[in-house]
Amino acid sequence: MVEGDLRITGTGANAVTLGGNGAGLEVQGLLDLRLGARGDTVKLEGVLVTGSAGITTGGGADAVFIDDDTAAGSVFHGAFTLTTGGGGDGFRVSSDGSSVTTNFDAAVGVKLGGGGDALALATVGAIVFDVPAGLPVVFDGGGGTDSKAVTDGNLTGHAPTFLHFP
Ligand SMILES: [Ca+2]
Ligand SMILES: [Ca+2]
Repeated sequence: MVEGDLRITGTGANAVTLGGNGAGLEVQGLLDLRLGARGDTVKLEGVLVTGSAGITTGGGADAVFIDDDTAAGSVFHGAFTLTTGGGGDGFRVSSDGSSVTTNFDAAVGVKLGGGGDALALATVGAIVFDVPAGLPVVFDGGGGTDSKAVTDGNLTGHAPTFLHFP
């Protein structure tokens, strides 16, 4: 458990895993993760964040996974934002090895930026957008030729908005 905010800043080609190994990680505050211009990998496995969660991966071909190898799904009580910048990036939520449920309880803003990015939502597990009606849930592919794989039947709650995907 982290009693307070968790801030991580990287510059090289970083591989960051929070939680995992069946244990998960609780952050009692905000999560602020900022990476640099090279290709980074970020994995959030069974995390519970009570504050807002913000991830910026910078340039390069970055890969961000939520709940691909965990016994329990992540819970984001605060707003969730991801900005991956240029490069062909990947963002996968409950779409790999673990059939768990990821919960988003506040606004969700994902910007994949330039380059051909790949988005996958709930192709294996499930996602609950327990988001108040007035708040946005937006996945923006940005420039480039982006792709998405979304299993609608595994999504519940506030319907997401997809921008700049074919
Ligand atoms: Ca990067
Ligand atoms: Ca893009």
